[in-house]
Amino acid sequence: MGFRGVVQGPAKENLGWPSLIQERRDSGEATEGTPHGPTEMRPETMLWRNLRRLAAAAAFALVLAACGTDDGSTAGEPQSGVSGSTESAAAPTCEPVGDPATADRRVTALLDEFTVQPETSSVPAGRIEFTARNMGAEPHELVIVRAENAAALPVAQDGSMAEDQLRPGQLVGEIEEFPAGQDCTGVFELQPGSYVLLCNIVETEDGMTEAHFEEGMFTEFAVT
Ligand SMILES: [Cu+2]
Repeated sequence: MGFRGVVQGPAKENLGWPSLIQERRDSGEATEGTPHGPTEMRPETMLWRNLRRLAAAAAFALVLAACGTDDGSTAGEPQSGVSGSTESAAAPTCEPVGDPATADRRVTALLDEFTVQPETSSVPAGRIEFTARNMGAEPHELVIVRAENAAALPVAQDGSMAEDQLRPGQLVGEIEEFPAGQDCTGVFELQPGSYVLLCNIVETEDGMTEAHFEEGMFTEFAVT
């Protein structure tokens, strides 16, 4: 923590463009300890190699851009649509939805087998940050739909809520499946009305299906 350390630090840790050039020159030649060299002449082969790298990087960026546009709902929009929600081989991870800094108020909702328990059953309208707290032994999710109650929701063959039969706009959003023992958050804009909070995971094991919704994993929630 001495004075010298502070002075030396920034000069060596500079990760800017000049230091990259310096690094490559060092690996090619044996000229150590001569900084500030972006204006020095370099062998043409070195220059050519750098140009090729730039070209490759540009091509890669184009490929990424193309991939990102071919189906309108790629990264960054977890709020659009409810995923399959069936059991999956890969372990689920929490993917927070929205920006907590924009929330008007916060509500914690406890998830368990097979219950959804928000700390309050009613909140004023606005941007609500839900903290879903998985108290259970299995992964769960928190889906928010507009409905008078659970009985008013369409049910699929497997006992889950039939997401494809919801009216447009009825599905507000969801915090997707995340592991037991964890918290996961999502910010959703809620207009005044009646809502149902539920988990729509369907597990299949040994030919048996278990829909968390059918098991009673839902609750009514009012926005005033
Ligand atoms: Cu669940």
